[in-house]
Amino acid sequence: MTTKETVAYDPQNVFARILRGELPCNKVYENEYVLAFHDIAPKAPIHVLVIPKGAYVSFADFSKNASDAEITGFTRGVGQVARILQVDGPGYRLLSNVGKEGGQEVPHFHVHIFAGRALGAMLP
Ligand code: IU
Repeated sequence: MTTKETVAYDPQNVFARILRGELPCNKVYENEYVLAFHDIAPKAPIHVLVIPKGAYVSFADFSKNASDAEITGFTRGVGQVARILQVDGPGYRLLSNVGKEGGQEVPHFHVHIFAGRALGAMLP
């Protein structure tokens, strides 16, 4: 028996609208694979979101359905944003909330970059 795990992508979600230019964002970086922008409600002195340009609901969807080029492009894009933010030296935290119990609010895959202060062992 196979189980259908796919969650439908909502093209009206706020990050899809930002990608289409329908809503503004405070952009940090953009290339063919990623868009990075400052979180509207920052939880740290530096709080940036990195999103893929493709329509993926979550890390679960992205890791399963994105092409190798998209996965590589996204991963390198996150690293590039960290370098632009100059947080490589002092350090930073990457976080991706997945689904309801993971606390995901916006259903377009994104990685949070937190930095700018000692973040401590904030787990979970
Ligand atoms: P989450 O991982 O889906 O829970 O995080 C969504 C983040 O998107 C959260 O930190 C919000 O502050 C942020 N955000 C935003 O930057 N701009 C928006 O218009 C909306 C949410 I809605």
